[in-house]
Amino acid sequence: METRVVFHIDFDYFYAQCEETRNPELKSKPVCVCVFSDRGGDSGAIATANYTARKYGVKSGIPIMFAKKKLQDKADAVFLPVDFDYYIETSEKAMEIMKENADIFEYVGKDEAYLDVTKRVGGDFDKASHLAQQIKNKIRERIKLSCSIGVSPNKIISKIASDFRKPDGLTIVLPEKTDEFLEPLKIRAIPGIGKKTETQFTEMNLETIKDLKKIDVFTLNKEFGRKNGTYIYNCARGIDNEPVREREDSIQYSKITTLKKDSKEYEFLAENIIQLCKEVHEVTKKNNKMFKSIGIHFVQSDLSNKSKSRMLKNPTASLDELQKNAVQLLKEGLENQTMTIRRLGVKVSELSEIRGQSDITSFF
Ligand code: DGT
Ligand code: CA
Ligand code: CA
Repeated sequence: METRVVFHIDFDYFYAQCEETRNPELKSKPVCVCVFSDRGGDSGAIATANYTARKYGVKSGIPIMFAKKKLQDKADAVFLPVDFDYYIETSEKAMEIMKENADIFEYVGKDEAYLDVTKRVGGDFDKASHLAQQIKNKIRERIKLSCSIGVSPNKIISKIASDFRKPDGLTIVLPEKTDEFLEPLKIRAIPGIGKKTETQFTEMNLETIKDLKKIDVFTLNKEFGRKNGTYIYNCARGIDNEPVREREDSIQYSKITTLKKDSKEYEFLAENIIQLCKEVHEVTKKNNKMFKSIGIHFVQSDLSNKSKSRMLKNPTASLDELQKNAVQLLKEGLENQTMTIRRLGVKVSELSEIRGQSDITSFF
C-alpha cells in the first residue's frame, strides 16, 4: 500500500475561542464557557475554558461552582453561557477551508476533522507540512481561530499528534519515525483510554507506550475484549488502516411519538423515553454508528416545543448509556414543567462510524 498523508485538525479550546473571536477583549482574561442547568444560580458544568483559565485548574466537565472557586481571586474572569448556534456557524466556515484543501474530508465533530491529502502533496511530507501551515494561516486570518494539526501516515497517529503540542501546534510524524514518536508517550495519549484504563495499566507497572508494547495481543484481548485489546495493541504500534471517509456532517437519528395521554408525569414519560431510545438505538446499530450527542424533545399541549441535549465526553454505541442520559434529561426537563406534554422525542447526533475503539467507551 502506498504511504498515505493524513491530517487531524482540532480547534483549540473551541467554544471559548469562538467567544474570543467575537469579543477580542476576552483574550487576555480567563474565559469559561458554561452549561447552566435549569436549577438556576451556578448549577451546571464547564464546557470548556481558554488556556488562561486552565492555568488555574479549570477544565471541561467540572462544576461551575468549582471553577468560580478556582478563579475567585481573578476579578477579570469571565463566565459565559454556551451559544451552540454561534459555534456551529464558526465551525462551518472553518470546515469549508479544510474541505478546499483535502482530497478526502472527514467531519468528526464541530471542532475536528480528518483530511487525506496524499494525492495533492504527492505523498511528500515536506509538501504536507507546508500545506498544513497554510491551512492554519487561512483559518487564523479568515476565522480568527487557532487549531492544532497532526500529520502522519494514518488517522490514529495524526489524532495523537494533533494533541501533542497544543494550542496552535503542528506535529509532523514521518512514516519512519512513528515508533520514535509514540514510544515515550503516556499510554493515556491513546484516544479512548481514560483514567480507569490508565490505572489498570499503572497497576501492571506500565506507563508509556513503549512499556505497553511488552504486552502481547492475547493478554490485551483477555483483559479488554478482543476488539478493544486489538485496538490498543495496534495503536501502540502506530498501526491503523482506517481510510479517511467523506461523511455527512449533520445527520441525526430521531424518533418521536404522540403519547397515549398528555402528561407531565415522570414515570409515564420515562417509560416512553426508554422505548424511544430502543428504537433510535436500533437505527444507529443498523447503520453501524456511534453517537456523542443525546437529546430529548417535548411538544407541549399548546404545541410549543422544548428540547434538551447533552454532549458525552466520548462517542458511544451503548443503549444503556443512551437510556440513562435521556432519562436524566427528562428529569431535568420536567423541573418547573407547568404544561403537559403531548409528543415526546429522542434524538442522537454527532455520529461516527463504529470502528476499533468503538465500544471501548462503554467500559472506560
Ligand atoms: P483543546 O484541548 O484545546 O482541544 O480544548 P477544547 O475545548 O477544544 O476540547 P475538545 O476538543 O475536547 O472539545 C471540543 C469542544 O467540545 C469544547 O470546546 C467544548 C465541548 N466539550 C468538551 N468537553 C465537554 C464537556 O465535558 N461538557 C460539555 N458540555 N462540552 C464539552
Ligand atoms: Ca479542541
Ligand atoms: Ca476535539
